[in-house]
Amino acid sequence: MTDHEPVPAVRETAGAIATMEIRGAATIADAAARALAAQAREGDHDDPGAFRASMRSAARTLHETRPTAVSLPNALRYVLQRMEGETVDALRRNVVSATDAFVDQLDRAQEDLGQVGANRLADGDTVMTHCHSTDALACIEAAVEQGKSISAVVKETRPRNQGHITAEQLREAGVSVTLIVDSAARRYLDDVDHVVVGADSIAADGGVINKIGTSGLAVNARERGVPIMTAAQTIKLHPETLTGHTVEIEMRAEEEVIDPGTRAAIGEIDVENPAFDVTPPRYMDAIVTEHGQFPPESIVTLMRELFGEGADEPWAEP
Ligand code: RI2
Repeated sequence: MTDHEPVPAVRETAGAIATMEIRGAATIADAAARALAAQAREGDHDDPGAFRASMRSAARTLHETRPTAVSLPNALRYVLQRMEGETVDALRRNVVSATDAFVDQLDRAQEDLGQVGANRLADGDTVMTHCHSTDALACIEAAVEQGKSISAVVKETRPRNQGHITAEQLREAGVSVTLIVDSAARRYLDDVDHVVVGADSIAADGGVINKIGTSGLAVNARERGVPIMTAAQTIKLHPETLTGHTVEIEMRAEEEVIDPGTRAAIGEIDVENPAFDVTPPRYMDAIVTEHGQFPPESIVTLMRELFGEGADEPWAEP
């Protein structure tokens, strides 16, 4: 291993995030923070400069995996900003305890936002879901724990069918589940009381970046008069959008959309596979966070409170 080469645990985590074996914005943040702790514990450095450089290099390896979920850089930022100390031992201790604190906060934030989201749901409600979001599930599960009877219409969410994970987890939580194809969503909106989705990033203008198809669902929900909320703990707030940056939308492999044989049989075509889209704030009723619920247009106030005017990149080479 060269001086700055990440330890195997970091490379494995980065690989698993890139292939979506580890997926979902909160889960990615959790795994990335734990990988930094592994780098601190298992990296072999005897001077503080080399330790810091190896941590930055590990963070860059993790950062390069997927571009859209801001929870990933926010996790790296949280841990690296607390990398303080004059000796390797002190640095190591501080990184490990920052990771522990971060992971604890993630769990608590999800629990707290779950309560807020659950308060929006009433006994007997039917919700519609899109993709698989642990933050969105936390709201529905908390409602069930409050003693409310909840049913769900679950969109399968092409191309990776992550709605299947949602269907299974909701069923296990005691929710009665109806699975539908994405194109059936508008037809079923008349039967639902709320749409509940997650987020990979929230922009300063209140735009919600989430799994492809969310924006169309939101427009249809508005047209049918069904309220739609996004459940997003504050690590989903994208600090760079405070200074005018936009959120990069990940483009994934065409094989997720169509198998090569079928594609060849069709003939010369292009295939595109954007993983996410942006729902404009005017189509979203509420952003539910661990600090309470916000109209999308006012989320910028919370962002400034938490991040100041922007974000640094502590993983960059000095
Ligand atoms: P939690 C997922 O992205 C979905 O878009 C989901 O809504 C979002 O992350 C948030 O998930 P992907 O990683 O953090 O499946 O709420 O592409 O679990």
